[in-house]
Amino acid sequence: MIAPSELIINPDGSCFHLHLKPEQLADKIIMVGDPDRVNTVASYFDTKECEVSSREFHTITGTYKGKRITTLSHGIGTDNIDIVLNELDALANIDFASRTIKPIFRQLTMVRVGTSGGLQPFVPVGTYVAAGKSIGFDGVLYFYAGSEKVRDKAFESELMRQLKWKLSGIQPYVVSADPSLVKQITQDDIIRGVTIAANGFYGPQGRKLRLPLADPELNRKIEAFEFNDSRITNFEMESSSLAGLSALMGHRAMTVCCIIAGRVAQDMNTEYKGSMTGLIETVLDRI
Ligand code: R1P
Repeated sequence: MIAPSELIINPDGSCFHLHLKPEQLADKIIMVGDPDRVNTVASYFDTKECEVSSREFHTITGTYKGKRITTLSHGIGTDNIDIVLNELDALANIDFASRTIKPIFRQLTMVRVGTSGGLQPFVPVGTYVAAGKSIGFDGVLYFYAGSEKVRDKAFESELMRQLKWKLSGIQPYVVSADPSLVKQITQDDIIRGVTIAANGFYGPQGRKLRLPLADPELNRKIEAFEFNDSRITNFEMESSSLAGLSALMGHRAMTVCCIIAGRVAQDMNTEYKGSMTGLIETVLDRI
């Protein structure tokens, strides 16, 4: 039995942060950072079954062309993904009445649709990029046993070498998204890239405002990095823990982003809603 302090269930029978009840969760999940983007995804639904809001977690479950889909916001950061993934997995695979793990595993399919900064000339503003691989600057995955089984050690060593890594206490890890899901969503018109999930928006992505950076050359080295014919394509803030935790749990997950800032060309599209809508439509059709 999982103790009440470990799996916190609200008096109404919902999980602690998401405030969702097990019956409100679909097998197909579209995840977004911004709570308001949930309304955009759900605006395509043919039917709406439920809507729940709690903190930055906004969820709507409904149907799209006969498919039952849950769309939910996870807020910003890999630490939020730890909360969201564990609560979604608990909703699917733990019996809330007996607080025991269900005997039959229920697999979830999760696609995060996000915004991102491009790091290569071949991913300009407006491009869609899937994170085939994610480089985690965060440490979430290290807290779980077996993380080494889902990490790409060869890629990690090459990364440390080429980036001449000098930030003590941070050990980037490399994980893959679910390959069959990446194929299903990207088909032949979305780039499969290598995405860095940064553990912050400013310094960790090489943005200098008032504070100087510990390694001002890091972004230049990231842009120049090349391994097995792949380059690092973009920065966002959640794909690593999403891919890593899902792989450990046995779920299918991936991230696909709309590039809204060109970090090399130093351009920015603050009017990105149109291209985000296009990506949402594609994911709804392909999930
Ligand atoms: C930062 O502005 C946020 O935008 C990106 C980053 O991953 C981070 O969450 O994605 P979303 O637009 O999905 O939130």
